[in-house]
Amino acid sequence: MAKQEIQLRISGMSCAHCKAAVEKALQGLPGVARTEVFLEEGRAVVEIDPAQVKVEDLKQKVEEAGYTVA
Ligand SMILES: [Cu+2]
Repeated sequence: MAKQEIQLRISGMSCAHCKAAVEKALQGLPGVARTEVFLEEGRAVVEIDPAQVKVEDLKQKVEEAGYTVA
């Protein structure tokens, strides 16, 4: 299974709760192997299985949680 590392720019995160909410949202998607969110940088690194999940799905999930993906 080939893994792919995705970088997302996320705006709207202002505290540790936001960071946790984004991590939880992404981690809940099938095909997401690992999620790391950098609050201060407004950035997330997500390791996915591209056969199961698309970048668009990640963006949609983050936006559903109330944040904006650049
Ligand atoms: Cu917050």
